[in-house]
Amino acid sequence: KLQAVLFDLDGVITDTAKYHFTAWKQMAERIGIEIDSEFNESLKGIERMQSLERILIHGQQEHKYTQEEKERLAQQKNDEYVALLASLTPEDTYPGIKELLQQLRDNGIPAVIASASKNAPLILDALQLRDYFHAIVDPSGIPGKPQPDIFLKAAEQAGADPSCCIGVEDSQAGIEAIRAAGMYAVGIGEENILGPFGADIVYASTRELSLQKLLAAA
Ligand code: B16
Ligand code: MG
Repeated sequence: KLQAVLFDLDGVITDTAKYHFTAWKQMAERIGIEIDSEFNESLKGIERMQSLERILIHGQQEHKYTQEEKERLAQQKNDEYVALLASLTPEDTYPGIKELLQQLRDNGIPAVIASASKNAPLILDALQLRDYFHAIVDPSGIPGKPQPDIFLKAAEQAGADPSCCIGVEDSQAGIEAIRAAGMYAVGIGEENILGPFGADIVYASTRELSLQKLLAAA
């Protein structure tokens, strides 16, 4: 029986994944590193400093910067990212998401945000969706995706048994995290990108999500 639905944020609730990519790309270019959309798949769902480490390794610059310099680079990326978020309005919510959240609410099934992002509360406020969520997991101090912790914490906050939860994700690391938590994994994106990481089902668009389908899966 379905007890809770645990949502990733960037790339599932709204298209902020593209803003992360733009902001990382700009920062990387300034230090002479090129990142393409295929490499970007390995950044999705990954915490900020970890993402920076991956970019530096990708550009063979992992030994070039001090911790302080790395923090400054990550800060620059976040400043650019937050500037891009300024234009976010409720219209930027992905299709079908608000309807699904309303259906969950009407049926008393808690929705929880299981995002790696420290900007999650800001984004949910801009989309005016905060009230639809029972909780937003605080990702600080817990192991990031692909570890299961963020999803296990989300289940706990909903008072749900992990095996009765469904996780919804657009990232490879996130799909792995959901599976590691022992939950049913719904991917949003492409089967060839998320299938190999263990997605139980992949939808091309959030438009295809419905409570009926989630109930049938759980
Ligand atoms: P921030 P999600 C993740 O969010 C993003 O996919 C990832 O690209 C980002 O680096 C990470 O959050 C941290 O975000 O820098 O805003 O704290 O997909 O788990 O909702
Ligand atoms: Mg995501």
